[in-house]
Amino acid sequence: MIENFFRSFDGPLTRRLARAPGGLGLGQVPSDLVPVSTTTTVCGYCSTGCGLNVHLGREGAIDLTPDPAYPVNLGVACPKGWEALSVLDSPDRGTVPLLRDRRTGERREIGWAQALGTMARAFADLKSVHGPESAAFLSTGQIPTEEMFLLGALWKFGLGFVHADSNTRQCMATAHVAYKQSFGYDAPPFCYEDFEESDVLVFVGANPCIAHPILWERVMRNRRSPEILVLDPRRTETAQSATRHVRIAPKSDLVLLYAVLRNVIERGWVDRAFVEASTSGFDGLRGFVATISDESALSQAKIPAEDLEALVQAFRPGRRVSCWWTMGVNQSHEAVRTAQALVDLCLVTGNIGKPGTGPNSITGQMNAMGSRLYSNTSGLVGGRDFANPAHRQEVSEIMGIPESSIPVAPSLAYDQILDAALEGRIKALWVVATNPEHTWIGSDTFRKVREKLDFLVVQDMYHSTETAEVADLYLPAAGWGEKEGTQINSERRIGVSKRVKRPPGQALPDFEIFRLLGVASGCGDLVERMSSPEQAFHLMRELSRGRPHDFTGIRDYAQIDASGGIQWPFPEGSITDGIRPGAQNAAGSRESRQGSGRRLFEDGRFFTPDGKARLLYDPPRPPGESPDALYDLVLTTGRGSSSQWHTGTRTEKSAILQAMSPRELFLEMNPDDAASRGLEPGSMVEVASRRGSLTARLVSTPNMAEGVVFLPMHDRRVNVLTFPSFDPHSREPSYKHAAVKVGKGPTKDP
Ligand SMILES: Nc1nc2c(c(=O)[nH]1)N[C@H]1C(S)=C(S)[C@@H](COP(=O)(O)OP(=O)(O)OC[C@H]3O[C@@H](n4cnc5c(=O)[nH]c(N)nc54)[C@H](O)[C@@H]3O)O[C@H]1N2
Ligand SMILES: Nc1nc2c(c(=O)[nH]1)N[C@H]1C(S)=C(S)[C@@H](COP(=O)(O)OP(=O)(O)OC[C@H]3O[C@@H](n4cnc5c(=O)[nH]c(N)nc54)[C@H](O)[C@@H]3O)O[C@H]1N2
Ligand code: SF4
Ligand SMILES: [Mo]
Repeated sequence: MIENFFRSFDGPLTRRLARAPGGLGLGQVPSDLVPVSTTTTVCGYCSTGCGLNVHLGREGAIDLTPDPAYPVNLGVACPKGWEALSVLDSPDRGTVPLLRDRRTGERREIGWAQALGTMARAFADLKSVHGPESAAFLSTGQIPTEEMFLLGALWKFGLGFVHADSNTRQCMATAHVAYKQSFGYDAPPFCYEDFEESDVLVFVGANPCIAHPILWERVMRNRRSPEILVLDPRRTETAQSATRHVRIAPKSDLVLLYAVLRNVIERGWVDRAFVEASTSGFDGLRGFVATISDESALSQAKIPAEDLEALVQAFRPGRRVSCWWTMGVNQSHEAVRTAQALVDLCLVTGNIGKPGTGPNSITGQMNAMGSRLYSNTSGLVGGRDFANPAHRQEVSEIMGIPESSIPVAPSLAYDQILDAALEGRIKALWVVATNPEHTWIGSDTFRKVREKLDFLVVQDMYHSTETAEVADLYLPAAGWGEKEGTQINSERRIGVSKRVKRPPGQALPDFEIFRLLGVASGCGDLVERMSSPEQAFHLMRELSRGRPHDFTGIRDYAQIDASGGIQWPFPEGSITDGIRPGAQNAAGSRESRQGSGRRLFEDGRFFTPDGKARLLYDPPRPPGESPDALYDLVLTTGRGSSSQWHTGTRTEKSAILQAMSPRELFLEMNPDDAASRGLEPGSMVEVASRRGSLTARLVSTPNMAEGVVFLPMHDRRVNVLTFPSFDPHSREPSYKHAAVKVGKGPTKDP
């Protein structure tokens, strides 16, 4: 099978290159660097999902440029996209599986057959001795949907384990649960044209200038002179570009949004007809927000009354208002209700299903949307529920698997899996395309988990990640650009990512690794039904039939590619032409037409049993850990720059991205806070929480409110400080609120 994979790599691409015209008149350029053809693909970092043109030479990809015809990015890309190819060549790419010798502790190279045999035996033994709850996988929103789907199906329907989660829990679980409760389905309603069509844009806990720069480009294309309000405790690049920065105290969003709702209702700015026809729970909501006074909201949010008034005025009738949120909302102890306060505001004012409106969650990783629908972790494949017998029957019929092989209960959530591992109930973990040793919240939980585990498998592009380095077994994976599959962006657009380069050494696409493990584990029947990513896609398509995300109208990858991506829903019989920009027109040519992305809920019908959206709310609560006399500051964390990606495993491999990133960890602090502690701007300071400490370079800046400090998440030490608390509905970690103190650091730089 492995040999077949390599042969297939040398097949179609090589043939295409052989047909392509050579001799481009580039003089002395070595022939392997002369582009002979160009193909399209979609970026593998963030959920914006930009289209890229990859220029191919005889050995594969040489270079890339943003795709001017792709309806998402319209010819631009951020630094990570431009540099996407260069991070694939690096000395710490895994080229061969590594097994740790129990006696010496050294890692040694082994072949794939031994690696997968070892893994299959270890999992089979565990299951037979300790049962189906004794192992779990932790995967990712950063691989194609087909790979997530195959992994989840193999793990639960084939190997027969129950527990699995992914880094999507750290990121999008809140939006998933909020939409599901409110709309009856995890269905982000917007398209990117809404950035251009709004009269008012409200960004809450979102810093798109850094985290989604190409979406900010879309905001800049708005011709309606929009009002832009940014709610963020920091004066971020986005806040600086807004018409108003509401510098709220961390985690005061919920009380503030309820006060806005009360004012909007009191002033009669409710869309009565819409509320009556399309929502449930309005009287309860009105009664509840009546108890939230302006005074309590203003004192908790620590903002002037004019900021509250501006927020209320944003929703006055006759204007198109869109609300956009990301991690400042999702990562909170009361995250789901905060997201739903934005949903409530849009519903009550009728700002949904129309151009320039919507309570809109921007996704994080490039395929967190795919993982929400198909990873088979917290929900059953295809946006279904494990607990629903009708759903289990559908999946059993479509996939041709016995119903008894489908678990009846959802998996434990990420934090519960780690707790179970600490208690010794979960004895093995399989970590795929995520780096929890760096990114999991609070203290050194993952390190303690590692010590308890009998068996840790890590499957990553690089053998050098913090988590791969402590694995018992390391599996070298091909990365973006070295394999194919589809991914779903923030506006529900399915895009195709192509194989444009050969993976290093014996590294294999995750899809092939899952298939090989399936064969080694006696699940050949299951994986044979998914012999290629495109075949898995066809099965996913069948699983979408009749669901809100129905994409049965998609024939194949080629159609998606030629259409410039296809947004779900796209049921059988949908026509591509004229619906979306970039569609294949009647003459068969690909052209970019803007302004025709599709949004949901135009008919005011939702996916709940009564077709009405639910207005949901709860009283605000204090965060899990607040400042006190000893730890007197709030620490918030997030993205530091547009050229750094999470734990840096990829972005640190590009010299260009490195040159654009800060060289050391910096702490942002208000100048008065620095002065009152006698701290010199630019000096090294010590930041400590009850869980640990670190040293960082002090950036004294009025962009920070007094009492709040910020650290970018890209340094491993930062999550030693964060406080492990979780939203009760989504179990998403609250990365953005911990109590710390800051003092003078070592006099000499470390
Ligand atoms: N360059 C780059 N881009 C990325 C990523 C990356 O690592 N690097 N990661 C991608 C991923 S996976 C994600 S999830 C997104 C994240 O994208 P964002 O959510 O935009 O990024 P963050 O910096 O995590 O958080 C956004 C803002 O929330 C603010 N915030 C903190 N606490 C609160 C609060 O209580 N209330 C409010 N209103 N705001 C608060 C922070 O100050 C911060 O400015 O970015 C994606 N894009
Ligand atoms: N303090 C703090 N912590 C945070 C956050 C925060 O705001 N503050 N944000 C959280 C959020 S939103 C997120 S999304 C997480 C992200 O957390 P992680 O997922 O842990 O971070 P990444 O660095 O993206 O790790 C992805 C890993 O996958 C590998 N990889 C990339 N592509 C492939 C592939 O195709 N196959 C395989 N097998 N491996 C691949 C990369 O080399 C890398 O090691 O961090 C969370 N942690
Ligand atoms: S904005 Fe996101 S999808 Fe677009 S090029 Fe940058 S990282 Fe890639
Ligand atoms: Mo994320």
